Amino acid sequence: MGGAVAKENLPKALVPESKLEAKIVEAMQYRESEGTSLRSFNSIILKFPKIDSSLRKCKATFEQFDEDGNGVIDREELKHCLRDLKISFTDEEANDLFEACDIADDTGMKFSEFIVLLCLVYLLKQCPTDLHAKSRMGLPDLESTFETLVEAFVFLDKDHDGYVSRKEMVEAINETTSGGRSSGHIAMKRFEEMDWDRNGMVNFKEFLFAFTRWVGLDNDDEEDEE
Ligand SMILES: [Ca+2]
Ligand SMILES: [Ca+2]
Ligand SMILES: [Ca+2]
Repeated sequence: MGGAVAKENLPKALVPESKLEAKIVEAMQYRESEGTSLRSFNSIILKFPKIDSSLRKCKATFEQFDEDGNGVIDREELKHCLRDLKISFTDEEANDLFEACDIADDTGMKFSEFIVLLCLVYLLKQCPTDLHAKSRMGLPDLESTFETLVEAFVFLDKDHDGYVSRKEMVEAINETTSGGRSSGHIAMKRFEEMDWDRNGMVNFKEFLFAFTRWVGLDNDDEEDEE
């Protein structure tokens, strides 16, 4: 990651960049109003191996939707995928999702990006303002894993505004580790890794991308080129 130089320092943190992001924040805030059963940051860490293996099992699902087998899911394949999972998104919504998750800006989504996309879809489906709310995706294993990821975010976002701030991250870590200096330092490092656009706030999408990198989802069959 290269250190970008001239960055605007506008307080844009709470202004969602797109309609889709606004919806994700809204869905997260709704979900946060229900609370979380997680009690500590450590309990999140302890769940990592289980989440990791569950996501890896999803590789077969990815391959099933990668119809031409070129290793990425393109816009057409995504539409088929959403249709097969009975997720009734409009073409515009599907395209917004695709653009939000195809971060490498290639010809399609690789495995980790696809996982992020499915998890965002899962969250959006929880929101009662969504016309097709609470419909299931038909991927029970994955859905319980996504639920854990959502819960982890809810736990971190203490004031339930849909974003994890630097302060909330430090707070979450200090709660369980008696607040030594090194744990604070690790919290900050984790936060910097998550805050992709460096606006001082981590949204759910950034959180998910960071998570897939931590567990190394794409490392099995390709080298990370960064
Ligand atoms: Ca493909
Ligand atoms: Ca917050
Ligand atoms: Ca951010």
